[in-house]
Amino acid sequence: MNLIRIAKAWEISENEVTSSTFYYNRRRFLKTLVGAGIGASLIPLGGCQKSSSAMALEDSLNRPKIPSVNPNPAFASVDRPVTEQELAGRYNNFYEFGSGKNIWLKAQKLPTENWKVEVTGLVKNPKTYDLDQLKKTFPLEERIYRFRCVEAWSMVLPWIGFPMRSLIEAVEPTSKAKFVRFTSFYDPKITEGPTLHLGGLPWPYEEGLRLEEMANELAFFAVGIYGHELPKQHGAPIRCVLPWKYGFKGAKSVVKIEFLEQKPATYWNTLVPNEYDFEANVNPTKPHPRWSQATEKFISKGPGLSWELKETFPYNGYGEYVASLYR
Ligand SMILES: Nc1nc2c(c(=O)[nH]1)N[C@H]1C(S)=C(S)[C@@H](COP(=O)(O)O)O[C@H]1N2
Ligand SMILES: [Mo]
Repeated sequence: MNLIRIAKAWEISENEVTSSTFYYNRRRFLKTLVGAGIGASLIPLGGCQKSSSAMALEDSLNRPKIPSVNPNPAFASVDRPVTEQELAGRYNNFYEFGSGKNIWLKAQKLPTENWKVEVTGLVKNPKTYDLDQLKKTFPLEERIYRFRCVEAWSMVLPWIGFPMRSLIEAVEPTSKAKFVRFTSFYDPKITEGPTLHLGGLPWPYEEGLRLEEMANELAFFAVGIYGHELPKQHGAPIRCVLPWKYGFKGAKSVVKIEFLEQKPATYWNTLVPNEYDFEANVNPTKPHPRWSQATEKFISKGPGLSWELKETFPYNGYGEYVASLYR
């Protein structure tokens, strides 16, 4: 059995994508793991484990089908093909389960039964929804969206869900509400990413928007992808999708939605303020301090993870919907 994890060329090394402080901490974290003799748990793929891994991956993606969902004709296709399901399902960011890209197996620990989403704060109708209520209250549709990570890789993903605007209409924010905060599931006993060992990370993962951004036609809650309920690695059972912004704005596994008067603090912005701003709109002319954002590595076809270099568009190609929000 091959226990050495060989870095694949397509894996963007973590020091390229996170700040040097964070990288330093991560190295300390890895040392702790190796010291504790549990380094082997970092190696889900490779050697003779491969076929069972491939089966486990298939299992993780094979969530119940979501029946009779209408494609929204305004978002039925984009200028490039939809990324293969298996590629999208094994190349993820979900730091609660680790700081690498292949956290799909570890994310299977996420407990999604009896999930509740609390909608609270400056609203006339605060309400705690369970998943069935959400799916019954808000008609589901399919939308094919471009997806652009701040690390400069991209995909095209077929989400199933409902517009955030529908939730706004149901809970009726008061005139004081100016912002919204999304909070992800967090339990240090279950989420084994750089949590206990690193300390000081601003868990839980939180993200936010201005209320007008949330009310935009594009802002979407996803409960499914590729015709199925969301796999855990994609942020089951409900996550945010904001296609004109960098991927980190889309909090996964949302448990709380709060309407606020003040701009909320957010995870990456708190951790590295000069690299990840609150707005985080996709902008090819504004480089990240450590790399260009002018192009992207578009991941679409297997086998193996390879990419095509593509031009990055302002607002990720969604300017006609959102540019007016930023004038
Ligand atoms: N709770 C939580 N949400 C998160 C993240 C995370 O680490 N934790 N990563 C973000 C980042 S950086 C990206 S690119 C996307 C990745 O979504 P995907 O793995 O479904 O493609 O999720 C975003 N949402
Ligand atoms: Mo990202």
